Amino acid sequence: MLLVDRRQGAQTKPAQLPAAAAEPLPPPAPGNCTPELRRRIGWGVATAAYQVEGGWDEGGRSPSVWDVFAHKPGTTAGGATGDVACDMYHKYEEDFELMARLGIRHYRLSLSWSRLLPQGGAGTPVSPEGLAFYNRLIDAMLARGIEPYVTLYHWDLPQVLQDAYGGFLDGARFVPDFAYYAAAAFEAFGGRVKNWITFNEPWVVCKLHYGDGTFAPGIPFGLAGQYACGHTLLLAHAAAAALYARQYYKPSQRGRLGVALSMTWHEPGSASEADARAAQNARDSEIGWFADPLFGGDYPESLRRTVGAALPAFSDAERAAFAAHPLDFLGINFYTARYAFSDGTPWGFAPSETDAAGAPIGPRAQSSWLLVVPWAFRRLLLYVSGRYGGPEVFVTENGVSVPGEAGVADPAAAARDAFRTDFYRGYLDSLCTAVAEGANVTRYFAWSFMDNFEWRMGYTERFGIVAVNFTDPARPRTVKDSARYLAQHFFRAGA
Ligand code: PNW
Repeated sequence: MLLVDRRQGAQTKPAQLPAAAAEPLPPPAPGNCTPELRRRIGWGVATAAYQVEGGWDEGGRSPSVWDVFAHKPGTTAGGATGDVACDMYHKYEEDFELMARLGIRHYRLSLSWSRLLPQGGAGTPVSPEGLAFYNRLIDAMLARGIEPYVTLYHWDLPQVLQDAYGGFLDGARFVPDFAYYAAAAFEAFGGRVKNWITFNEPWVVCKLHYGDGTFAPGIPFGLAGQYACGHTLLLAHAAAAALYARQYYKPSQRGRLGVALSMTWHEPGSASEADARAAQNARDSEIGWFADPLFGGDYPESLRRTVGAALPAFSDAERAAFAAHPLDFLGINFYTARYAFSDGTPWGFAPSETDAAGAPIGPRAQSSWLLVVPWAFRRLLLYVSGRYGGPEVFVTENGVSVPGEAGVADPAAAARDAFRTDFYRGYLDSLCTAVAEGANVTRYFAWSFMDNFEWRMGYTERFGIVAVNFTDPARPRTVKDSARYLAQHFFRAGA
C-alpha cells in the first residue's frame, strides 16, 4: 500500500513506480472544492459499534436487540451476525494507525450501550470492563491526534430493556434510562470527548425498527408504534441535552451535542404546484418529523393530517425544553434522493425513482434504496439551511455500496473502487457548491471507514473506503482507491 502523493513522480519517472499500474492515480479534487474550502472543513470517517466491534459476548457485554435479531434464522442475508464483524474490539490500535496514515483526524464512532451498562437501566452499575475498553479506545485515538465524535445510540438497544417494557414504546421508562446512560457516558468520557450525538437516524430507529418491524426487534408496531417511538426519542434527546447543558457536563467539559438525522432529498416530479407540495410533504415526513420539534417548533401540519390520532402531542413544557437546549450542530446522514409526485391528497405524496418522462433519478448502488444523485446534496443542504435558520451542520454520514463489490474475493481487486471514488467526487462537489452558497457545513464523515455488518444485508453490501476480508479470521484491512482519493484531497487538506 502506497499512501504518499506520487503524482509528481509518476509524471516524470513512471518506470521507477511499479505500483502505479495497480494503484491508479486518484482523479483531481472536485472543481468546486477549492483548496481554501477544503481547509475550512474537518473531514473524517464514521462507523457504528454493532457494525464493527464484534466481541459481542466479551467483557461482560449483554446482548442488544441486534444480537438477538441477527441470531434468529432468516433475518439477515446469509445468516450474518455482528458477533465478530470487523473485530475492532481487538484491532482498534491497528485501525487508528491506519487512520493516522490516511491523515484522518475526525472519527465518528458509537458506544455499545450494553457494553457500558449490561443491565441497561437507570441505577444499574457501569461495567468496569466496558468502561476500560472505551477508555483504551478513546486514549488510543487521541494519542494519534484523532478527535472522537461519539454517538450514544446507533440502534443497539440493550435487549433487557426491550424485554422489560418494549424499549422506545414506553417513553416514561425509556427516557430516564437513556438519560442515565447518557450521563454515565458524559461522566466517564466527557473530559476527552467533546462532540456528542444522541441518536443516529431517528427515522430509521422508529420507522424500520418499530413501525415496519423489518429491523430489530422485528415486530411491526404500525403507525402507533412508529410515532410513539419518535415521541419517546425526541423527549429522550431533550433530557440528555438538558442534562449535558445544565449539569456540570457542558460548563466544565465544554463539549457540543447534536443528533444525526437521515435525510432523503425529495425533488418535485414536475413544476406543478401539486408536486411541489407533495415534495414538501415528503420532506416533512422524514426530516420535519424530528427537525421541526428540535428547532423549537412542533410536528409538521402534514404529519398531523396524515397520521391523525397516532401522532402524540407535546406539552408546552416539552416544547420549551427543545427551545431551551438547541442543537449545537445538526448531523445529517445523506445518501440519496427521490422524485415526489402528488398522490391526489393535500398532505400526502407518491415517491418515485423516475421522473414524469420515466428517466431514473440516478444509477443504483448495491443497496436497492440507494440511487446516486449528487446534485441533490446541494439542494438538501440549502433547504436545511433555509428552513432551520442556517444551523451549523455536520454531515455525519455519506457514502455508497458499490454494485458487485461484495462478490469480489480478491481484496486487491475490491480496492479498485472507481464507482465509489466517482460517488465522492460528485457528492463532494455538490456539497462544496452548497457551502460556497452559504450552507454552514463544518464537518464531514464518510460512511464508512471500513466494510462492516450492513444490518439486514449482512456482509453483502460494502460501504467501506477500506476493505475487510471477512472470510479471514484475522479480518485484514486493505486500503481502497476511494480512501486514497479522500486522503489526498480531503483528509490531509482539511481542518
Ligand atoms: C445508515 N434507507 O442507514 C446507517 O446510519 C448506517 O448504520 C448504515 O450502515 C448506512 O446508512 C448504510 O445503509 C440507513 O433505507 C439505512 O433509506 C437505511 C436507509 C438509510 C440509511
